[in-house]
Amino acid sequence: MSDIILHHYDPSPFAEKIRAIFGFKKLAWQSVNIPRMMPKPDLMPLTGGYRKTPVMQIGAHVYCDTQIIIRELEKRFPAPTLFPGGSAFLGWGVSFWTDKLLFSTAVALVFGTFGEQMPAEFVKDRAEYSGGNINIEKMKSLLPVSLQQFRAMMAWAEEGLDDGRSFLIGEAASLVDFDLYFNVWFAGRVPDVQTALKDFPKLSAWRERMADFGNGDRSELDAGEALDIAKADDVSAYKGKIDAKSGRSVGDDVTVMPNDTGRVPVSGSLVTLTDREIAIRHHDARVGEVILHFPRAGFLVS
Ligand SMILES: N[C@@H](CCC(=O)N[C@@H](CS)C(=O)NCC(=O)O)C(=O)O
Repeated sequence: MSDIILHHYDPSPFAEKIRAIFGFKKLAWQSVNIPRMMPKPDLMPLTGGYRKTPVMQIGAHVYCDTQIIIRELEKRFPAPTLFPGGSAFLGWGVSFWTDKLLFSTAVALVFGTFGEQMPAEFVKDRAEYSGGNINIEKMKSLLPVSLQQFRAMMAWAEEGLDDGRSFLIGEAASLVDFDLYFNVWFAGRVPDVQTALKDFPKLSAWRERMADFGNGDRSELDAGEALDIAKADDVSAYKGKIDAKSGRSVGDDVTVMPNDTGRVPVSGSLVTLTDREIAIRHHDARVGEVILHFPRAGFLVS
């Protein structure tokens, strides 16, 4: 049985980024299905309040945000690498475009197209989550603009694939491909996007190649069992790393939260603070002690 547990829901695009990487790395994993919106009573004991999707759990180690999930997967399962030809800078950097600007264009397309059919409580949840930035009427009226912007960015990818290469930076898939893929996967549910993609044959063939990686070897796990697994793992001896220049020390009481959406502060005592990672030790009555890992870029410590 694999130690990797992914807390996610099937339609989640950021979860698809990770599921596709599981497929690429041919990993077995256990799936815990979580609600699409708050409350998430079986997730909160593990994350201390972090509410985004997906979250990866390995024992009592909990990885919040795809950036730190990917870093951990690459560390544990280096082959095949997500960074062929030393492309780490490109992969991480491109993800800040795909996960923010491109993703918000995809959200505008999906919500502008299907928003009126979405349950009111879901739209309300997402409005709170994004700091009030969900206006279905506006997204509907701006659909032609959003589609045009999405097309313009897809044209970059088509241009990048023009020389017949299989993946965006060469013959091997890299993080850059997974960065782009989950957005095409997400926006691809919009009929106007499906039509638009017909104008991008190289991108469409690339999309098929990406889909062929699959999602790895998935098995289902009950949420309560995942909490029991965390509880059974003793992380009391876990040691992290604090950069001397950070001015912080092991054991400092801190809160950590994303700097964009879902800005819920999570509290704990500091374990790791480097340019790549923040980790805190958090205590919860249901699971005991857990180590929460976050990426440094995009997160605030106070
Ligand atoms: N920066 C985060 C973004 C994750 C994200 O925005 N996920 C969406 C779902 S795909 C989300 O959390 N929505 C609210 C929710 O699921 O409660 C990451 O890379 O993991």
